[in-house]
Amino acid sequence: MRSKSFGEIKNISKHFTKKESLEMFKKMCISRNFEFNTKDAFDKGYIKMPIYLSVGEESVSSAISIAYKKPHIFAQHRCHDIYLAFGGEIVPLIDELLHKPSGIAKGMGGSASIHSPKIGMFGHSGLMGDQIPIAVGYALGSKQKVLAIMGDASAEEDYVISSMGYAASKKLPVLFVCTDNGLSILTKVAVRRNWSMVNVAKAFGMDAVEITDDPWLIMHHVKKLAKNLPSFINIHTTRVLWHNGTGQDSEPEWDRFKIVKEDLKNLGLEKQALKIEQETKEFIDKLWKKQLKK
Ligand SMILES: Cc1ncc(C[n+]2csc(CCOP(=O)(O)OP(=O)(O)O)c2C)c(N)n1
Ligand SMILES: [Mg+2]
Repeated sequence: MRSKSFGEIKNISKHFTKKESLEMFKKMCISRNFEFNTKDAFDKGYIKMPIYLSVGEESVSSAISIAYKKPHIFAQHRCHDIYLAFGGEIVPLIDELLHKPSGIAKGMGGSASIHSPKIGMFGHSGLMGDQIPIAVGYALGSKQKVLAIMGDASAEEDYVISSMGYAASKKLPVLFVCTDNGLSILTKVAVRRNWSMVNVAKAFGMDAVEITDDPWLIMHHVKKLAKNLPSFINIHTTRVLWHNGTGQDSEPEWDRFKIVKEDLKNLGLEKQALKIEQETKEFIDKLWKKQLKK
């Protein structure tokens, strides 16, 4: 069921402008390089808290942020990429992870609770899935556009499913996203359940799709789903590093970053993409170096 081509639409990348494709790729590069620097700082002992890295999953938030602009964001513990994709400032996030008072939550929220009123992102409490009923309540009270992101394991919490049902009944403006890396820490989704979230969402009457983490495919579907909220998208992706921390046990099921670079080459954007990749790395490395020295 899980695969790098699940739900693929041939040549979908050609339906997007050069600007959109490169902007999306730049976000992927920012997130990926940020996470590699976080890993490095953790391995060298600068970071003393548990960290939840998004390496391998960066296409999901990068694509959504292009297709679903300026929502109020309710994410969970694995969320550095989401903060960065939606325009969160880089230095305050570095400082947060380095326990500094200049961090976005004064260095006390940490990796799992990235909170930023500036971009409308609400920090997570640590209780799996509780961001979903809170997101639904926020949409009910404010009637404003909400992005509610869960992992494939958090999706299994009863309060997640019941609040999605409520959102469907009340036609609330929420895009529900399941970042489905197939894992709850180490337990694979196939071991945990025999049902799919997309069928749950459809049973509530929502528009719902299940796809792989091809960013163009995500942008295509999210643009459509955003027109009829609430709606749901389940995206198969791969977690490269440990649930918490920086180790790696095995190769990921697929390497989306590499595939995206190939796709950009096929679009005639190889040179621009390489330049973005190199410049982003230099830029993020420099910022980390500077903050680590302070
Ligand atoms: C209610 C609850 N149960 C268990 C935990 C311990 N826990 C933290 S994260 C996690 C797995 C989360 O998996 P998923 O939602 O798929 O997100 P991922 O880590 O894969 O990104 C577990 C079991 C918790 N924080 N809250
Ligand atoms: Mg998971």
